[in-house]
Amino acid sequence: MLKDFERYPLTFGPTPIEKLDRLSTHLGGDVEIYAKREDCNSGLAFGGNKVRKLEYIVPDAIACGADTLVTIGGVQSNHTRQVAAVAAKIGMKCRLVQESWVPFQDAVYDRVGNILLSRVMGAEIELVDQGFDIGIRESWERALEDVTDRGGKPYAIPAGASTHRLGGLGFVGFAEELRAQEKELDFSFDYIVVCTVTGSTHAGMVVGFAQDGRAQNVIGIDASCTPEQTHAQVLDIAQKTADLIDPSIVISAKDIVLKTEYAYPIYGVPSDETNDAIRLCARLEGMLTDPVYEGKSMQGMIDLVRKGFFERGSKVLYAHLGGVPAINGYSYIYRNG
Ligand code: 5PA
Repeated sequence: MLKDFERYPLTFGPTPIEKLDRLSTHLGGDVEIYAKREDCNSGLAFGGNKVRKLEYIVPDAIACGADTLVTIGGVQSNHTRQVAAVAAKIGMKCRLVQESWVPFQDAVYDRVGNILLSRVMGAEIELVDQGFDIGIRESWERALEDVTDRGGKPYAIPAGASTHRLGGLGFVGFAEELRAQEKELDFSFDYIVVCTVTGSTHAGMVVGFAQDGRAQNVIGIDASCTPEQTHAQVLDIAQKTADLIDPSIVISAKDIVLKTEYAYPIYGVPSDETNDAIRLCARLEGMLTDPVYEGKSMQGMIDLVRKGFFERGSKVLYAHLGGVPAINGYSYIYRNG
């Protein structure tokens, strides 16, 4: 599906699939849980889901003659950290706008984790006092102008690389990669669980899995806490990505399955149940998830297993999209484990 699109390799290759035996057994053993480890996909500053997306965006940035990647996220954004790493790797500058998306107070929130890594990698960071919004932001547009005013050539990457024209391609590639791995494994997955916020991870998967009739088996777990906007954005990205690849692929609203009951209390703040899920998975599997994204999708998956949402005997694949560095910004919550 992606042969017409140039890809700049930034990942190690197909990501490993690991069976989560102890978690499956703990949850009653009726469902087999596996994880596909996008969190281990690259040596670029701990990797994660944005690296896969950026592989299809970097060729365009290079072709445009850009010298600075400009993007946006919250203070503990994983996306901005991955863009900073990719900029370093390809020899470009990086300008990051980091907004106060998360109403969370930890003494070192803006000093540790992702933002620390981005600073060490040489990104120029501007902290902006604006709340959460997955849409196009004025602060980001101003940063793009500022780079131009200073004689640079900016390349615009929106939040999560999601509304970028090529932003959905990486996770179409995820579906293709999984199909090849399923042949080797000699079975296929019944469900794929994914955390959804800016939308192109989920959207790319929907387009990729529409090829084998599994679009609605991609179970998005909303972590934005603005689920209507997120659902609409996933649908829009999926439709645009399908048009770009193969206009015969038709995606409609019912193909976007988004579970909205796990994002509380708000974007970026973990509930007690999210923290329980983070600890459970860490203690049974040694697999770490973060309080903003993956902890919420882990909580969602565990709850759906407990509720019997997945039929007995189902094979469920948890897409682990990375994000663990942010846990450092939440040190007080985990001070006793
Ligand atoms: C993010 C996003 P999408 O934004 O593609 O829906 O992916 C959600 C997601 N898991 C899931 C992790 C670890 C993520 O980092 N992160 C954003 C960021 O700024 O880091 C784009 C919001």
